[in-house]
Amino acid sequence: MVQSASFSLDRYAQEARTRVDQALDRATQFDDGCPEHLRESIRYSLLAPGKRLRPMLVLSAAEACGGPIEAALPAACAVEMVHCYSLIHDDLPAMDDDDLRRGRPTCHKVYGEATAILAGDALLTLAFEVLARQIRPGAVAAQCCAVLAEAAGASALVGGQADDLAGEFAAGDLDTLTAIHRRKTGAMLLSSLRLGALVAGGSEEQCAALTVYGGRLGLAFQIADDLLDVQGDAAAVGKRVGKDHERGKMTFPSVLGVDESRRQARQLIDEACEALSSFGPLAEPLVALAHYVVERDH
Ligand code: GRG
Repeated sequence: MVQSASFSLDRYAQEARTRVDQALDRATQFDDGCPEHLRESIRYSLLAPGKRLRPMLVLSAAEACGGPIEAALPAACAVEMVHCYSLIHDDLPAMDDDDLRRGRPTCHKVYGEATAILAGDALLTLAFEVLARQIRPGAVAAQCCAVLAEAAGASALVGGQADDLAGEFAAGDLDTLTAIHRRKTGAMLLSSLRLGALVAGGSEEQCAALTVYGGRLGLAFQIADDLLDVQGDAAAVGKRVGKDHERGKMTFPSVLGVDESRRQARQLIDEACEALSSFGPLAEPLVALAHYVVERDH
């Protein structure tokens, strides 16, 4: 896949972030009935400086399929809402018990555990309201709801998290590790691409290519995340590092070593980008995002 010298991921990401953040801001005004403490907690976590990788995947998949960014914005917001709910709940004492997220104290540290649980609940629900109300036609909205529900549900995000928690201290093999991350991390990344293709009316061939890209990207993302836990700088990463090692958790670097993990991540990204060859220049943002995923420092 050839990248044009004129494409700038920084500029693309900046513009996408601005549009997504404005839409997230609008979607969380809650004029009626939402207690102020809950509203603040939701906005504190959702509008915090995350990378917005999943929304960018929605927008760039839609663009790759020839659709306008505007029509993809509700889906971009919905995936970020589900992602943010999962982070809030993952940080709770009953799960990963973290104090720092996106460079700030975690939601439950600031607003208390009960409010953090409710903020996550509200974000998960809001994601589906946004899809149902804002995606047109209604049949596409229904498909989007099904795709996101599957990725967020018991056989994907929630199931992967459950297995991860259950096996945290148990030794396992690479297949087990990969199967956990395919559900816990990969499914939401893949659903972002599928949503982008759906709202843009992408063809079956385009969806199939994006599925190959998303599968490779998801695994590479998780390997990079594990590497950041070993080698990253907490200030840049915005959360505690070294945690996996402290807890004796099985990770890609603990099984494969750092160098081999990095090599495999880069190979996965090459394969991901090859799958996009039929899109031509329209896939430039997806190609650039894939490289960013493994080279990032946070
Ligand atoms: C609570 C159902 C439930 C699931 C939690 C998100 C998650 C599952 C766990 C978080 C722990 C973790 C390190 C997961 C794997 C990678 C991941 C999802 C990292 C966070 O995503 P980023 O790096 O975060 O895109 P930002 O903050 O940039 O959006």
